[in-house]
Amino acid sequence: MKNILIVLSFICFILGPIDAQHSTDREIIRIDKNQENREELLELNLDLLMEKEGNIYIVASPNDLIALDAKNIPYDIESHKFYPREQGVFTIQSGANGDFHSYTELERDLMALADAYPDVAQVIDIGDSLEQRNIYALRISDNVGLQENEASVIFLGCHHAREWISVEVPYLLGKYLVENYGTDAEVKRLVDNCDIWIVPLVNPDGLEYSIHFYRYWRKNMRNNEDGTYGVDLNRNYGYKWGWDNLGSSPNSASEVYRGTGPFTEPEIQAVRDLFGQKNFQALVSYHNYSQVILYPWGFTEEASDKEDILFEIGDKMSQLMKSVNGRYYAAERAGAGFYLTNGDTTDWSFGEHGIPSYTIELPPDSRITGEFFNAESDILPIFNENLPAALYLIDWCIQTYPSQSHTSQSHTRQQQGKSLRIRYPVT
Ligand code: 0X9
Ligand code: ZN
Repeated sequence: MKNILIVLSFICFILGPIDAQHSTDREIIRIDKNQENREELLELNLDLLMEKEGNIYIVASPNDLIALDAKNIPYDIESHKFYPREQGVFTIQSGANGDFHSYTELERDLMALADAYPDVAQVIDIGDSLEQRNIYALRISDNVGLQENEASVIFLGCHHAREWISVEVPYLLGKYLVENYGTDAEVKRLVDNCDIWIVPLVNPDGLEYSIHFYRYWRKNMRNNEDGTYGVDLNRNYGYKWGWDNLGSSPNSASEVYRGTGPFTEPEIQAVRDLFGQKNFQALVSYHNYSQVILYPWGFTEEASDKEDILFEIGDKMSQLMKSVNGRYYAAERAGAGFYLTNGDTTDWSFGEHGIPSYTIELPPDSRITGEFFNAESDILPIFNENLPAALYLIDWCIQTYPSQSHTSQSHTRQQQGKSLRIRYPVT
């Protein structure tokens, strides 16, 4: 009996985060997006999945439904539409996450790329997650081990655990660049003239939890010591952190919980510290879903004084993306749409470091998938349409790389920063 109790309490301990926060009682609901219900919805602190064609989609708990009913806000339950057609989420090909990368699969594939193309690719461990997983950067450049006087750009993926496609697009970008370096003159020009950093998985602990326990998990795995788990990594950056309670939440149970202070989360410290060593000229952070290109500000509806150039670059990326599969990603100012965010990546990289910064919300698109989650067969089409935009941004960095005086500042910062830990490829 005692043994059974020990086993049961162990299971409860393991399942703690699941029982504490969610189970199968969540529904995906659709709400008509209009200006009248905007304030009320923001106050309810709902778990927003995406905005699409005048609707917003939410992962709603029973309490959320009660709150919506109390405010007389109409909604439709659409859970049945949001699972892959034939297979369940957990039975797609080749394991729990199919062709999408798990943490160990990504680690293996990044190492293999660096192993196969050691002249242009290096895997660098930029820091550890809360659960001691490595946060990897794939660094791509000619003379990749050297600090050269050249432009630099960063692509990030998967701040939010459930956004699996946001790992694949930056990973495939890195793969494309190194595999085509030897044969494609344009790729060679970009790689020769730019120091390209790709961090496909900012939130490895959350991703693993999403794969193995709860597909909708969004935050990291911080134990908030009050029965709740997780900080929203896209609310933990230091620029205007906690500016208001609309763009993030002080409530630890919220899906947009900002943490107890700016940069409390090690995953975000890793990104911050990398910026302490590099002078990036531009940033993209991949998310999903919504199929849109967002630029600062997110914390306010107001435009920044760089609105024109931010829109110009975003719109150019939008046109390039549309030319591939015909899908339109509108370029918009983040805070001018339906909702505000504070402490997000792009407000920080733009506000603190002054560089053009984009959140690219990847699809789904009902014309391809017919449901909410992307199918494995959507990975390549989504990557393909994002590729020319990423190449354009790398070229933009090269074209606008500043003069020598900026470079010497870069070298000073490089020497002051803590050393990066280089993981040599496995042989
Ligand atoms: O809310 C976020 O952190 C992002 N969207 S997501 O659905 N992937 O979670 C980015 C939001 C961008 N900023 C604003 N809309 N203000
Ligand atoms: Zn996201």
